[in-house]
Amino acid sequence: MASSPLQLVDLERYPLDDPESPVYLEAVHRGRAQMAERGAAEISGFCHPRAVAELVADAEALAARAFHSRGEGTAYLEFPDFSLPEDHPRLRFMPYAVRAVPYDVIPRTSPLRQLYECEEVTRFIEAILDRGPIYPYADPFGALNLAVMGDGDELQWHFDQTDFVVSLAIQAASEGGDFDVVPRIRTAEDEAYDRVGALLEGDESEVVTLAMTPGTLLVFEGRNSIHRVSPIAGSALRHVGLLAYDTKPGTVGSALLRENRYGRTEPFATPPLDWPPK
Ligand SMILES: O=C(O)CCC(=O)C(=O)O
Ligand SMILES: [Fe+2]
Repeated sequence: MASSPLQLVDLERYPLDDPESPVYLEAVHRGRAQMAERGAAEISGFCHPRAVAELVADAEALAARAFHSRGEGTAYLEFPDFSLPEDHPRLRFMPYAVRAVPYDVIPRTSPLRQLYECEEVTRFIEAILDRGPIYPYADPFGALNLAVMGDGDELQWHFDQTDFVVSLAIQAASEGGDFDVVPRIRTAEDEAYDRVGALLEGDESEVVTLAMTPGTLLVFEGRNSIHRVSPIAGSALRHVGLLAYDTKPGTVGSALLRENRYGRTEPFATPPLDWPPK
């Protein structure tokens, strides 16, 4: 294993150890320009191929710790108002099936965890977002997730309830598992129900597919950009690290969210060495 998590990063392209260097500043500038243009910055080749191999081995070992949740949800991820007209986008339920390994069961030796806890990585993401200080999310489950998706899994069209999500692509599925987005379809002032409704009825004319090439770090504004993970088929698991940050320190998620997504509400004090835990 790498002795410093920075050894997982391609430091020639992204010199996180030298934040004053022209190469670093140029990478930040490119990321900011992409955020401004379409609400997503693709930091390709953030982890070099040897690091990706390490992350894959780690993810394959961690996959057994995932909690599988499935059901039907709306794009708005909340309990709907059933007094709305029945064809309203807020009442449109879609199936999902996802598996998530929460932060509290990811060992401290995991390279994914080490990257998440690396100060230089946080500072780089903060510089790209350019909206003041960010903090690792304080939720013991949601701070870092390994999303593991396999045959039959999918994540329905939705808006995130947080401002931004940072994902690290680790392994692609055999088939499907694309990250589809309609960038900035809504704003805080305009829900754009006509366009959202058309999309949910199958009009994909505005959809952009972002390549989830292993090693790519994606900084994404999900609150106003509707997105989904397309249905997966085949034997290869899709592995993505989801790194959560907040603009306020100390924020945590609700017990209901924990129960639905992780099947537990009480975190482990330290990540279990064995699985199932002894
Ligand atoms: O797995 C992904 O690529 C994205 C997941 C996502 O959109 C979410 O967890 O809100
Ligand atoms: Fe999302």
